Amino acid sequence: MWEETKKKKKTRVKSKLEPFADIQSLSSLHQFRDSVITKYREVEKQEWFDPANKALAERIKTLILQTLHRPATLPLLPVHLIDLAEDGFIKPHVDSIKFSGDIVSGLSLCSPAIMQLKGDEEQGMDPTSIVRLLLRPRSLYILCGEARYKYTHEILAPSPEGERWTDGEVVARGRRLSLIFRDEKVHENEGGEGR
Ligand SMILES: O=C(O)CCC(=O)C(=O)O
Repeated sequence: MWEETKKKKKTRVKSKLEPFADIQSLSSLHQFRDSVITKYREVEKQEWFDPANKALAERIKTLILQTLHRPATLPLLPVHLIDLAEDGFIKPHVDSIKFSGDIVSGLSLCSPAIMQLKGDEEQGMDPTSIVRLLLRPRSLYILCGEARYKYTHEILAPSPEGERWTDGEVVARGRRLSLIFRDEKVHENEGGEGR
C-alpha cells in the first residue's frame, strides 16, 4: 500500500515536471541563453496542458497589455519558463532585438530574487546608473522603453548569507521559477543589438 502511494506520488511529481522534460534546443536563442544563464532549465510553452495555467497566462498577458495601453490583440511569443536553481543566476544582458519586440515581462514564483538594471555603455548609457528590483514571488515586472533597450538586466547570484534589501530584509534565494512574456518582433526596433 505504502509502496503504491509512493509510486503514485512519484508519477504525480514527474507529470508536474513533464513540461521541463522536453528541454529542446529551442531556437537560435538557446545558445544565447546558455551563455548568460547558469544552472537552469527552460521550456517555451507552445500550449498549456492544465487549463488553470492557461487561464493564468492569459490573465497576465491581459494585465501587461492593459498596463502598457497596447491592443489586446498584440501577438506575444510563447511563454518562456525558466527554472533557476537556488544557486543559479542570470548575467547582465539585453534581450535580443532580433527575436522579440519591446516588452519583456516576468512573473516570479517560488523564491525572491534581485534583478539589477544597469546603464548599457554600448547604448551610450552611464554604467553607474543602477536600479535594483526586489522580485518577490507572485510579483510581475515589465521592462519596456529604456529599461528594455538601454539597460542590461540580470538576476543576481545569491550570496551565502542572503542579500540584504534596503530595509534590512534578507532576500533568501531558493529555486526560482519565472514566466517570461515577450511580444513578437513586428517592426524595426530602436536600440542596439541584444547580447
Ligand atoms: O527570470 C527572470 O525574471 C529574468 C529572465 C531574463 O533575464 C530574460 O529572459 O531575459
